[in-house]
Amino acid sequence: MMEELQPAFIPYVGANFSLEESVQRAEDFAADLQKRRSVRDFSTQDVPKSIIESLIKAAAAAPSGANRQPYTFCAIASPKIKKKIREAAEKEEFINYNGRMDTQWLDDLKPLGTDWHKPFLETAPWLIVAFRKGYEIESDGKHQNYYVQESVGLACGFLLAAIHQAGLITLTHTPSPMAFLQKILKRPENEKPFLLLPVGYPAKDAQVPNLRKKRLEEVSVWYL
Ligand code: IYR
Repeated sequence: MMEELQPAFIPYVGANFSLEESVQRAEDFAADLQKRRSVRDFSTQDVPKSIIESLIKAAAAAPSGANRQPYTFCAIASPKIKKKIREAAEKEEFINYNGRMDTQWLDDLKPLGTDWHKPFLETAPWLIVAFRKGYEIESDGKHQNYYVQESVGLACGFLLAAIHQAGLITLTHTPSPMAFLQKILKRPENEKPFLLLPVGYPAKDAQVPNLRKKRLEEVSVWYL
């Protein structure tokens, strides 16, 4: 069959909200995102695969360098693989909390109440591991990617927002070093682990640290 010719440019169809609607939606969205928290106490309640698929679709809608989408999201529900990941992560975190992190770092973490135990890596029904692809392996050799950290970071930001707005919880877990993820998940050499997100529902008695976010004035400067 002849391949249909795709136009190089197509019309952009915007949302066309009224000014009032835009004001309200911007405010509502900020208020909703302000409710997002990194939660470490997960319920074992299952999350259907179709939801995880939608979350990853949302992540992959983010902009990326030359639109090359330099990432792979691994979605893990297998208890066996989750157990392997927990064991490997806790091994590294034990070393982190017992000498690899300096005292200032440990002090900065105190309000979060974290330690080397990572039960959520088994309790959460899903783990999503984002891998960054420094380059693509193609039939005729390597093909470079651009702004890889930024691109994967943006996609993960979309993913966090999608998880929150679906009524689910996550936390941005970065066991360090995390090369074990590449091995356990059998990823190719051009993929390096970027971020690990357990996804699920909060436990009934879930608690979060009483943190505050900076005020608008503390995070912005205006040039009018
Ligand atoms: N990776 C460790 C330590 C840790 C580091 C930072 I920076 C945090 O914001 C939270 C934890 C851990 O996961 O416990």
